Amino acid sequence: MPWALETKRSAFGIAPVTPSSAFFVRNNLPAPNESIVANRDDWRFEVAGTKQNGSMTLGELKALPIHIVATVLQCSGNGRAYFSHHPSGSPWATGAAGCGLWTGVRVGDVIDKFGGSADNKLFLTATGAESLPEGVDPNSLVVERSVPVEKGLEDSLLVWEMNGEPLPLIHGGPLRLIVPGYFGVNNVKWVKRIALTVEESGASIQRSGYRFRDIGESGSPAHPSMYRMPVKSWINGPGADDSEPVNPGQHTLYGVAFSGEHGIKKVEISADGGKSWFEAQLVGPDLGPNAWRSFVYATELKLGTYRFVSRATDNTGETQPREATPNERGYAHNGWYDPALELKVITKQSRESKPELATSSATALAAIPPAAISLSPLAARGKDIFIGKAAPSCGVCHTLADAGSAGIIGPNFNQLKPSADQVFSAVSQGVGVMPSYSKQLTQDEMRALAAYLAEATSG
Ligand SMILES: Nc1nc2c(c(=O)[nH]1)N[C@H]1C(S)=C(S)[C@@H](COP(=O)(O)O)O[C@H]1N2
Ligand SMILES: [Mo]
Repeated sequence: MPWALETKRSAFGIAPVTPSSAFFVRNNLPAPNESIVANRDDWRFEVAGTKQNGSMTLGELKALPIHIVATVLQCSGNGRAYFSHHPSGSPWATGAAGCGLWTGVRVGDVIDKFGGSADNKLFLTATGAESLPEGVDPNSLVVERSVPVEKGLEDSLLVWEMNGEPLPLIHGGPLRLIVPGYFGVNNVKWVKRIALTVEESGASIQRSGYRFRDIGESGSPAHPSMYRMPVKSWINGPGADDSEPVNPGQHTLYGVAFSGEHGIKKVEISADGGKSWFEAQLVGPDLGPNAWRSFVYATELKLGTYRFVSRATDNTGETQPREATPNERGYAHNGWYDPALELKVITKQSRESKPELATSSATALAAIPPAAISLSPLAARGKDIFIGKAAPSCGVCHTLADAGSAGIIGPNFNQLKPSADQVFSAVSQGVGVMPSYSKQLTQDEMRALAAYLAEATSG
């Protein structure tokens, strides 16, 4: 699987900028090679949909007027873990978000340099530079996103610096798009092309992915795309992840609140599930309508168990709902009830008599090495098909340790541990972006493949 690294609650500081070292990472595909940041200023990207199409380098880009914007990047699925219908995707809680300072130039200024927009362009479309495996429809994988052209030209930036440092490779260096106030996916990393387009990108990450829809519905252009981030907040400490002792006495709760394009007016805190609310204090510099705002609330804590929640209201008067709206992929969670800070206030003595609590750090999804296995004759035939006969071969997309494959597009079989029935139905009918293999494999071959996957992952 490509990377999905979540920031621990206790790793968020109080100041409104998230350090790059603690910033979450979300890659839909394997990141491009380190070599693309060797000579950053030589990075060349294409510009299309203008009166004079062409290309320019990052070095040339730096001669245009420079702007710095503070914005929250938040994955659409941040908070997915709180939905009770278990949507598919990374089960993020609060850590798929961070607030950064981004240095770059306005996309609008770049477009002007190429003579301005050609006629009737409705979208700004940006393309990521990841290389795609052969034999798979590029539109099913490419990270290419479109945003409405006004948003793209007015306040979107092409950036090369994050928090005062050259943009790290994992965050899209040497060059990424920042669409302030919009969900993470619109902020295309490793930009190799920007284009003004009449239509939205045909990539599935645009057409069907990242669409807000009812549970059970598949995504389509008829559903709203994940654009502006609604008002949201949560408390980060003290004591999150059991990171610090919480003794009885005076404490200051702290957290973050934001609302795409709107900025924050107030944050309230409740310790009784929302029956009574107390206003928190906004602290630190206001970095603008797309940044998050830190808040603090001083309180006296006695021995006991607490469940603190926060509720933000933005400058347009929009307030967080108690519950988020359930939707198929678990996007846009902004309910105030779920992401509570749960605190046990205990004395030093009682703490020492307790077993250590495990804390989960950033979740890196990696292949699990298999136990040595011996295969039945049917499964052994299936292994040959897995490696050789199917086209594209299964290992292009899937990770399976027994077959020595490290594909990253499809499910990792070492983790999924599919049953023979599941494999048979997926291979014969197709599933998601995977086509049906029933035209190239016989029923018997598909049964062998199914037996192989079940045996190779059952250990
Ligand atoms: N080229 C490219 N851009 C991308 C992605 C990607 O996989 N490839 N992931 C998107 C998603 S889903 C998110 S949430 C953000 C994550 O940005 P970060 O990894 O810098 O935190 O980048 C977006 N831009
Ligand atoms: Mo995301």
